Amino acid sequence: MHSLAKKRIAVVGLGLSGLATVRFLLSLGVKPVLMDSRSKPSGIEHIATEKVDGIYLGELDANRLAKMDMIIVSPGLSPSHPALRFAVAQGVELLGDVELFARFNSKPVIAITGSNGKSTVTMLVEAMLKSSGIKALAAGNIGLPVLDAIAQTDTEVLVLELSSFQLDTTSSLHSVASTILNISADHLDRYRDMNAYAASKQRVYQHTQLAVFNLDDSATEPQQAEQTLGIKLADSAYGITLIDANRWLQVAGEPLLPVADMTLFGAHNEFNALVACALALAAGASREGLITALKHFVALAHRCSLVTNSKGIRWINDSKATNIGATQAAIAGLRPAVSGKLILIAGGDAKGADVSELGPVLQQDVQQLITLGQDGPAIAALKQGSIQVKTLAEAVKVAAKLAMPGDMVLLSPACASLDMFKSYAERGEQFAAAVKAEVL
Ligand code: UMA
Ligand code: ADP
Repeated sequence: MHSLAKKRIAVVGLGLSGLATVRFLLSLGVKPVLMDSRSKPSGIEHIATEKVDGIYLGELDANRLAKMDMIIVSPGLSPSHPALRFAVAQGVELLGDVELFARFNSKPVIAITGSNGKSTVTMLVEAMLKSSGIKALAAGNIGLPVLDAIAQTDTEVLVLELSSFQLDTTSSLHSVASTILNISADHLDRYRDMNAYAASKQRVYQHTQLAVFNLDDSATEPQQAEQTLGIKLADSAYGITLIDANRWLQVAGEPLLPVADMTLFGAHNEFNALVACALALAAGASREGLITALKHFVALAHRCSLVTNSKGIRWINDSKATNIGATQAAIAGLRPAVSGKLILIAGGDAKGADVSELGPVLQQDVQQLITLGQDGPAIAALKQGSIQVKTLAEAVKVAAKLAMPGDMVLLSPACASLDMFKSYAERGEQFAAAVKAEVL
């Protein structure tokens, strides 16, 4: 009999991960109590009410929660919610869907976290393993809930993108290899400070056989791990090497392929590629598999994607840059390829971050700044001559007036989208549509 039998279990949060948790528990014969602090959570219509032990919507009832043995909380809800804290203080066990997954999973896991680059590295590792003939599946923060992934029986390796929210409620995840790619300010509306946020990320190394970290970012260095591998572009084992004046990716001390043959571009993506190689090799990938994946990888949407090159002006959608570190990396990666002006569209919900960190890159590399959204004014104040607008369509119109051949217009907001849009994807789609309407 499994360890959940006869336990009173509440699933709190009925989004993607909550619904997957409910399906998983039902498959084990467990009838959970369901709760969500919203009065109309998006997934409610997918639940067969007769199969569960009650659905309670609206403000979380601390007394009801305190009567449970276990609470499985969704990542979007903070464990420090007063009702959850009250239940924990009464001795109720609190965990997330990734912890539940870890307790039931028997397959090798690669675990990936960091403030930026998680999805790119997750998809690259999955592609590298697949090109090596290994049945890999990407899951977690990338979109497929881990408890849905566990049900896919023909998978050989699980490649998990993990957010700090997921790691906060995870303690027994074992991995063959794991990484923190970088740590820069993000989600400071939920964490006390940067140290608390970094400590959450460090949990990924708790039970890992190989911790891959960023030698240029000391906060990623493992405080505990069996074996470690530090990576930076300037290093010799994993790094960039020159062969006949061409830059090559060097992997495990041997040249792998010319950087120019990769579909991804920018220094941050060279780093992402090296980390992905180290992780995939640890899970059994072949060097040929790495090369094939790097040559054919299709960059994910909304991450420095070209919307159009019209009249010598390139319009780039980097809507997924939802924090300062991502926008800094996008500008550093793209600026060398721009002969004219870089026109940046930024702003949105900065999630409590200190936006003044953007100051230096705005001064050095951005010629025209256009801002929008809740924290737009604070960003606009960092650069003289910046233009504040109310909508993304207006931002595109203003940019189209100012842009000349050789210029690049980059949407890289350094902020979450939720003050104006449903998601970063909707923001990116609206940008692309506005650009097409304006210039095509
Ligand atoms: N919510 C409530 N009350 C509740 C439960 C949730 O108001 O009782 C709100 C949350 O505050 C949030 C929204 O509902 O605004 C969704 O939260 P959720 O925990 O139900 O989210 P899921 O639909 O289960 O999706 C989660 C991840 N979302 C979050 O962590 C917020 C998804 O990552 C992930 O793809 C999915 O699980 C599958 O594993 C998305 C994300 O935005 C991409 N992640 C953040 C990020 O990348 O920055 C961490
Ligand atoms: P995440 O899943 O962590 O949000 P993505 O792979 O979706 O990361 O990339 C989001 C944005 O972060 C990209 O548009 C890019 O601007 C930036 N980025 C990607 N990789 C890195 C990196 N290694 N360091 C810093 N920024 C990065």
